[in-house]
Amino acid sequence: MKNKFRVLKKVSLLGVLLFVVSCSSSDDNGADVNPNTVGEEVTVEEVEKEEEREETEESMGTPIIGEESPKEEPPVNGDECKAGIPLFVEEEGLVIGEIETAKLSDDWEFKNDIEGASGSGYVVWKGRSFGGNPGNAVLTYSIKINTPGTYEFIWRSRITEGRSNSENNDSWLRFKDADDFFGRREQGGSVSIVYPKGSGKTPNPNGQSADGWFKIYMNTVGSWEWISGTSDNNFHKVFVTFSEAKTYSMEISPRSPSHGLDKFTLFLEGKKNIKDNAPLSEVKCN
Ligand SMILES: [Ca+2]
Repeated sequence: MKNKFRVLKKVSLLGVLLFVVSCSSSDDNGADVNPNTVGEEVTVEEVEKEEEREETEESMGTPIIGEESPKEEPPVNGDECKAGIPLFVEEEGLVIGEIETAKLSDDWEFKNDIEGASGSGYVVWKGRSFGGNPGNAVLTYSIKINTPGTYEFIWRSRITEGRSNSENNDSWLRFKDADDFFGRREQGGSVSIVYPKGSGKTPNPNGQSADGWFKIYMNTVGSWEWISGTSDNNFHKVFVTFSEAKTYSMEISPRSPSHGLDKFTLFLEGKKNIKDNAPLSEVKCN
């Protein structure tokens, strides 16, 4: 039935177009060409195009509307920056973001198999250990600072494998273009400050550190924790100074496999908010 219909349609279209061409052939402007030949060729093409259009519409189910038809894949893992560097916008002295917004490479894996991870899940390194060797498979983030100052850094992480509180419990962190990056410990009225090795500043933390990177650890088994310390056996909180209102870089690189990273925050003194319902910072995709 469809074929018969198409033949009829073809014949009627041919008729109409031949009529139009024969009328216009008396026009002086068409002197350079053979109007009959052109008329036939155009007619066949027109009919074929018409058929193609018909078939496309049948196979698609709905008509195609120009170039604006949605063709993009839905966002992976529920966030939108997988192809680039997520930029978190600081507001009122606070940044809160999901670690899994970063573009993952090498043996970084996105997972959502442990209850309680914020956002769409968490990321975890499943490759080799990078004990004294930071800077591999770097996860990169941008932080747009509107309120300059010294921010405390904490991530929400978890030991995702094993029962030891000193295994699978740390990763590397660096703010390479910040104005200062240091660990701070207050105890009994005294204050200790440490700077990463490679920063040109001393003293340095106990244990491994290199090229401006701090090893950031926690020591709790079996739960997601907002805990970030540096300097082995001498827990120093982690701080970073942003002296200007501009965009800075934050980098994470793997150290211990199976250290799950969920979320992070940067906050000025008095602005800390790590409640589960704390609103996430605005994210822009670079
Ligand atoms: Ca998360």
